[in-house]
Amino acid sequence: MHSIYEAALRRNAGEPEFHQALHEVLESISPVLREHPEYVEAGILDRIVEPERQIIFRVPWTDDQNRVHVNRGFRVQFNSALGPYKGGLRFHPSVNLSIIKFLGFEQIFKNALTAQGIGGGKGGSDFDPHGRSDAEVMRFCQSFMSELYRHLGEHTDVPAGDIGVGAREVGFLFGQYRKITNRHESGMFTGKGVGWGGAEVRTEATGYGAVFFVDEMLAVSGRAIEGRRAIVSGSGNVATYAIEKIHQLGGTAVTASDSSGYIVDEDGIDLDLLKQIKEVERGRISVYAERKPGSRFVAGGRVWDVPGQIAIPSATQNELNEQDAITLVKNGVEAVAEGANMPSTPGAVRVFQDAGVLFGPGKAANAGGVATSALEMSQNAARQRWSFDDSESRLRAIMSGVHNAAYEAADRYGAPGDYVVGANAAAFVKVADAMLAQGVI
Ligand code: NDP
Ligand code: 2IT
Repeated sequence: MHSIYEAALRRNAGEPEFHQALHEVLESISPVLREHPEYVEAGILDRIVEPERQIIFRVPWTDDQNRVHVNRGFRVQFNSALGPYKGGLRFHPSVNLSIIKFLGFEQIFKNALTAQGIGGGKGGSDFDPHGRSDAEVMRFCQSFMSELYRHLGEHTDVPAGDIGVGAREVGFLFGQYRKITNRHESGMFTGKGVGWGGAEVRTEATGYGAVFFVDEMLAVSGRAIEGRRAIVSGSGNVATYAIEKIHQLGGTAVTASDSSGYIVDEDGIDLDLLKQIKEVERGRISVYAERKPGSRFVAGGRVWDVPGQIAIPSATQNELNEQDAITLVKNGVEAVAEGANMPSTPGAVRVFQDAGVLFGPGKAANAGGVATSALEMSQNAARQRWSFDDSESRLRAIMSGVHNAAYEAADRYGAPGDYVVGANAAAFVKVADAMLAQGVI
């Protein structure tokens, strides 16, 4: 396995986020490989670390002053053993091949854990939607889809949102696909508006799912969310609905953040105000403190300095480091669930696990979003619409299944309570079995 990792480092030089994601998975599946030498003999590892297809393309567009801009577009179709490639699109200036590959690799295992028959992929662009007009965002999305459409399809590859890609962008991307292909192919994109093929609960699903995962982890030892304080980072899709579900389950989420800093509101975050600032006005998080008496804004700083029993990092990769983890432990954190993808550094994960803190890795804890995307695909294929309550019950059941799969695999492979080993092992076995059965392709 060491030689597979070394070879992957050489072949993917200069891609630190991808290396980090690879290392975590490879490290935790050694007990699985000891029991299944047939995986190694069939070259499953050599194949699983290499994307099936990587697409990189030019995205030219004009701004409102008619100046030409050129961005880079990506789609990494990582593994389709379990179903069509599935995974979001991220628009953020930091996007590069390393980030898209780490996200695509994580997505293979996350999607396997949902048991919804979806393969893994990810895409995006280094385009920054912040400060752009709706018309500029529309032109960018149209240019992006003018290339990407040929690689997509309900049975081929099905994108959705991620950082910087929300309802507005999904609308423009879906519209351009429909125009180019002359097909109203609902199932080729998820996260659509509920009035035109979107699923109830998809908007809320990642945040709600992460909180359900916390609830499951706490329940093992007879604890609950009720009465506990939660520290949440980010103020986008995942953070907003994690806060909402924490409050519905009787906890109090006291923080939110963006790239400028964080806010603390001891009364619990006022969600109407947060949604107004972030979803309607697309403003900065400091505006919350200007409008809500008693709350405060901390410019820059570390949201993890705020004490609480539950932490849900929901912004971006490597946003919670070893020192932050030490602070959280000192302040009495009991459970951490990764709403974002790989938000905790490896050092932070070690601190949590050594301290006996319940730690739900992203590929398990944030799987509710993509799982509900799969529910959207099912509804589109059957031309059905399920109610909000029905969809939320299905999400709850899926998160319980993800939790139990990870919990049981951790026991089975000699690492009780270690959800990192459990999630990686349970997911890897599913993908590896499918790859084994389907031959060397
Ligand atoms: P949004 O674009 O809705 O929100 C992102 C939030 O994170 C914003 O508050 C943003 O602040 C902050 N943020 C982004 N990048 C950085 C950065 N480099 N430094 C500091 N803050 C940052 O994205 P989502 O809520 O959809 O995604 C958040 C995380 O959850 C990502 O890791 C994503 O991969 C993951 N995820 C998302 C799912 C989904 O369904 N949307 C599903 C599963 C995981 P600012 O506006 O200042 O940049
Ligand atoms: O990281 C993720 O799981 C997502 N951004 C959601 C992917 C999806 O296809 O719904």
